[in-house]
Amino acid sequence: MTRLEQNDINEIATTLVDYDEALIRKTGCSLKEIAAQATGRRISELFDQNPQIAVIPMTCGQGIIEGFVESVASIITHLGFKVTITESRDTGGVAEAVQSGAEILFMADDDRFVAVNLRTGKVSDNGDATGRGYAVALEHMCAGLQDKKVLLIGAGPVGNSAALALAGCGAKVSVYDLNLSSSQRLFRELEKQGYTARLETDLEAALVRHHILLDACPAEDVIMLRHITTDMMIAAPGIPLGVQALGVEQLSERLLHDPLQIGVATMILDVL
Ligand code: 2YG
Repeated sequence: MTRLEQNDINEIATTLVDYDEALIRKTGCSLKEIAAQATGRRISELFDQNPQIAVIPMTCGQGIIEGFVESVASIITHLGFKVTITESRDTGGVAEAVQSGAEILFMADDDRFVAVNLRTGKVSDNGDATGRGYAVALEHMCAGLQDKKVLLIGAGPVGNSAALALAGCGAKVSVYDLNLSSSQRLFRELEKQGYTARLETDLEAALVRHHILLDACPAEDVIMLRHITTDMMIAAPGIPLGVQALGVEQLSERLLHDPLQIGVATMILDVL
């Protein structure tokens, strides 16, 4: 599980308008539209509600990440919802949020980042939400994924969620993970759900054979300039970004990567 650093997120709150414009250029959809599709719910149904939302700083484990709760709150505000950050942290923060009438709580320790709806009991996990959000975005980047080969790199929580969502869009999903048992487990799950999948054990060969990638692995320099072709499309939720810097320039608008935006937007719409 990747742990964000302050410099991964310190620009989020002040660049959300530009971020959304870039997202529309890349996918044809706004952050709100991507997240709504990832939750399978209609926008009209989602945005006529006005729940009280609280974000709670958690000091456990490796503690507070400077700017984390503020970044989460800014994404929720950008989507048009009212949100507060609790004064207190941890248990005190939960008590403060509940006593102030908050219906939806966001909080993250080192292992889980969740949104919970106290009224309905709905819970959204960041890894699962991020995978679904990025799969929807990649489908738009490629103008549909029906019968197209997609290479999923990284069979962790984000990759598992993304793979199932990609298969659900009709993609022929190939799965690679450094850890063979992880990719085998995801491959078997896809097969069990009736999808045709492919298990990749050689990343170099897989990168030559696939031009649509979803990089959900927490490693740098996995996708190098030499792998990048003129028709390559990459959605990369993995942190740090797996595409080599020279490749980022080459890809330009054919690369989608953000540290929190798509995941948080999908989480809030998941639990509304
Ligand atoms: O409240 C705080 O400031 C800290 N307890 C937040 C800690 C978050 C740790 N988790 C991560 O950095 C990532 N798993 C968050 C999601 C990354 C994007 N998929």
